Amino acid sequence: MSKPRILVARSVFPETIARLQAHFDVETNQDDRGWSKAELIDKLKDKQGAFTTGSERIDAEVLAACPELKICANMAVGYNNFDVDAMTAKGVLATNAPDVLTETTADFGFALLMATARRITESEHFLRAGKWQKWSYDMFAGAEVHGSTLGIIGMGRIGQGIAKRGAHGFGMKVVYHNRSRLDAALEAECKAAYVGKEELLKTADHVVLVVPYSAASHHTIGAPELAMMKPTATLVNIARGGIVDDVALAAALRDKRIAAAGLDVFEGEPKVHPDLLTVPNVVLTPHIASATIPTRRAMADLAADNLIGFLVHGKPLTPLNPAVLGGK
Ligand code: 8YV
Repeated sequence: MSKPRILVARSVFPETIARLQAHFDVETNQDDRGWSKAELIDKLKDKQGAFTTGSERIDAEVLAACPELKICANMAVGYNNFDVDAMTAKGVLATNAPDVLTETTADFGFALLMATARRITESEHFLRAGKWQKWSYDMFAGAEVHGSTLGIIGMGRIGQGIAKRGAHGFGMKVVYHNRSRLDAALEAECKAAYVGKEELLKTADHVVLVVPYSAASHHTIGAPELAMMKPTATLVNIARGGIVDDVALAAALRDKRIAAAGLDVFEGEPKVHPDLLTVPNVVLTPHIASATIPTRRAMADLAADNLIGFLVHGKPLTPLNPAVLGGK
């Protein structure tokens, strides 16, 4: 019996490829060449499975051109690169990679908060440029982290991880806003209080965004929201590009309407809005919140397990549209 054919759309661990090759005929992209949509379709049109990252858009056009496709397994917890409704309509299973990156990503969110509040990269650039001639009492004075108010928008697993770090490690007062309120036990564990979005923006010293991207969360933070924040506040986005209006943020940073921002994700990444590259009070990182080798390995393993679980055993681990199970 011939093996199912799958496409691994980006370069991944050779061990992951080897595992997949035990079950599937695998076409890889180990050169990690960026594919156009037409190239993606060309490579996917005769495949039953796809191993994707957040960079490959699986929409109605791709699905229509790939009639044999049964599953797309994302090596990411976020899945806004999938049109899940279109996939469900076509009977194509979507899976993501939750849980395995929660603590690593929460670590990074906190690192970005610290770097932003305490002006780590800005002061390093100053030092590297040979500008450090003398000590002065207010040189790169930043915002207090311990004991301050942390506002978290999006209180899923990663948001909760950041809340715990802030409350238990840094004695921060934690407020959060989410589509639905956490149950009392979880709130107590995170030492977090539920507030409205406006109250959060007005009272937090540090605002961290961990909300999934959708049409409803597009520009959760734009000019009106930035205007509500304290002029001393910092904003951290580890969620997705498009949650923040980058143009409005660059203007707010330039005009010092907020103190600083830390961004790991951008609208239209890997392109970064040029205005963000010129303002000094922003820490910029290239979408690396989950980037440790053990975590990236666990994410790759989970995506591979979903492909093997579904195409070989009929049981995926983390389906996003379980309604299609049994249909194919
Ligand atoms: C991924 C992420 O590395 O999991 C997510 O949703 O944003 C990152 O951890 C990235 O999306 C590549 O798949």
